[in-house]
Amino acid sequence: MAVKLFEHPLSPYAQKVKIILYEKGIPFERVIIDPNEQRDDGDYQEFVLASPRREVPALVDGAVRVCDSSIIIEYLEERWPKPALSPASPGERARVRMLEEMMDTEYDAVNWGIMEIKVFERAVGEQAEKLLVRASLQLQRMWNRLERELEGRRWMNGELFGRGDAAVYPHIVGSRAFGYPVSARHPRLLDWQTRVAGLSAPKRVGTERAECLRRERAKLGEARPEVVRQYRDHRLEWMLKTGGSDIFVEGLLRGTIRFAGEYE
Ligand SMILES: N[C@@H](CCC(=O)N[C@@H](CS)C(=O)NCC(=O)O)C(=O)O
Repeated sequence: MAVKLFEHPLSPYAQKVKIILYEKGIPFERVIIDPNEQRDDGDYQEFVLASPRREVPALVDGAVRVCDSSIIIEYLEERWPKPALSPASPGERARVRMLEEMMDTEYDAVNWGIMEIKVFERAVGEQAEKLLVRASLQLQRMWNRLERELEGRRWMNGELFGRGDAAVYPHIVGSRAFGYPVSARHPRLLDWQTRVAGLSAPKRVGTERAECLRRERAKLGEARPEVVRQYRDHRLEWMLKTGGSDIFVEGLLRGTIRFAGEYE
């Protein structure tokens, strides 16, 4: 039975897992789940069983159900060890896991915050400007860290392309899409980004992302339906610490902010 991946092409977490699946050459069926839409079909029921918090991605491999992108990658590495996409030494493996953790928590939260302001217009005027200035500084500091990771290394993963690169690239693409491309003060990171963009797995994931954006734009046109957004852990923290606690309270009162689904 083929592996099934419940995913959304715009999710950086889903993109990370797909880069690993494509690199390993594991055949899989994509099932697209929009986290903002509850459904009552069989696929959705299977998704909820695999991902109790109703977050994408989630993977089903026969009787095995796995959620959380990092845990999915651990599973894929153990179930299909070749080609190995994690570094060989324990120290380098730990470094890559820490990098992945930073991207999935602190970095993702900044991109997400920018999207809340620029796309969902949670803040306007002076407050929006202030939040965006803070976000830009936060990105610059994380780009500094990423630039250092590439000192003496060809890839984020080390000598060979792998998990470290899959963990960083989708978030960098996300920043660029929101108007924050990596600055010229980070030459190694810029060069790395160009090299990753030329590889087939990231390219394929990029095409799926672009197709999804086209579909969404065709569906919505100029309409901006009010979407009830999930505020979770680092994303919630970002809004509170960066100067948007009033945005959070207002969203809760108006019902435009929600938390993760609960276990059933
Ligand atoms: N820790 C999870 C986070 C996944 C996540 O937050 N996914 C988002 C999409 S980018 C989601 O599905 N959110 C659920 C929602 O919006 O209700 C992972 O690494 O897979």
